[in-house]
Amino acid sequence: MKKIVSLILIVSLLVVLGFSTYSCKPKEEKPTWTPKEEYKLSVVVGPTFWWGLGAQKFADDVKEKTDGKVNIKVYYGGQLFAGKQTNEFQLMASGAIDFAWGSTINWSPVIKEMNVFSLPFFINTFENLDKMEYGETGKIIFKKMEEKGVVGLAWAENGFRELTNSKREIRRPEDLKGLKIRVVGSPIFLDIFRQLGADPTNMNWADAVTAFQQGTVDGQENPVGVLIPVKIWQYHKYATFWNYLVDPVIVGVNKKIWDEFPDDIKKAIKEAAEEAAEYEKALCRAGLDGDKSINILKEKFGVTPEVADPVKYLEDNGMKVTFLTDEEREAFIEATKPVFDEWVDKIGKEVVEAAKRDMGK
Ligand code: X2X
Repeated sequence: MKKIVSLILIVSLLVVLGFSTYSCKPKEEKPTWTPKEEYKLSVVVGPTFWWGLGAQKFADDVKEKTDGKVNIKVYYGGQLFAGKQTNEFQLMASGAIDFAWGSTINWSPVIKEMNVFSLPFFINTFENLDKMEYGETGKIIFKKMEEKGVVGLAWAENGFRELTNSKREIRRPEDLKGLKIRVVGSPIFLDIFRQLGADPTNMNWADAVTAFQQGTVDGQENPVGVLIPVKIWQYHKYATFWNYLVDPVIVGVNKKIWDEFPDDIKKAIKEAAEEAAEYEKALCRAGLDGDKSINILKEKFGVTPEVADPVKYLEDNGMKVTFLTDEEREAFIEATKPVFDEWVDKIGKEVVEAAKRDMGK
């Protein structure tokens, strides 16, 4: 009898122990992911700019590829940073903005390595730019971004920045003397234009458009994907196509938001980013790289660009477009060399050397 009672006791003890261990076991399943109602995406420019068109395509494609689960709303014209456009990166890193299609120029005050794209007369061609973005330089920059809380998804574009003004044709550094030039908020731009003898003033894009309208500045610099939508010929008659520096646009996402996405959602978003970036890059380059980008738009995206020849388009609208001779270009390279050297030190040799290796320089 005693034996039976002990046996029953032991068995019940084992059952209780087994049950409690089972119920205390931590749940191995990941908590289920609930999408936010809306993910906010920041863009500096408006919806008609090539860059804005790319961001909208991304938002539409993400919705489609995630069966409507991820709803990205594009906030154009810098609505989300109500302040300085150079704040965009940090707002995304802190989670106030979820996604951004952002220019490296606006993010470079936080990620100093991004200034490598703003070194005067360093990159010059689309081929060099691609080699950097998909090479070592791109990897270094994405790593630096991630350390600060933003994941880079793809390289899109704003483009090589060309100079426009209302006063005169610019062929030599002396031609810039005393001209009031609106530049972006990143300090290297003030340095370059001061060095060239101009009178640069920095302001947000939205304020810049007002300044063009009111004629409070004489000139500015931006790529064709901005010059054409803003109808720059309304304000400036002269353009100098000097490809002096370039701004890539990076598709970025807050790292915490990214890490919460399930793998299939991540895959869909990454694919959408790469595709929309390819499309937008082709829009920015259409008519500037022979037939290459026009063919990508036609064959891959079924789109015929409205402006097939940006230079002719500006000329047809009354602008005088100047291309520099090799000698004239040399004079600008020479004149900006002190800024170049100073900024190589500020940016750090690591990324500058990587860029040179990528370009085979
Ligand atoms: O402000 C500009 O010039 C613009 C629109 O090109 C950027 O945001 C870098």
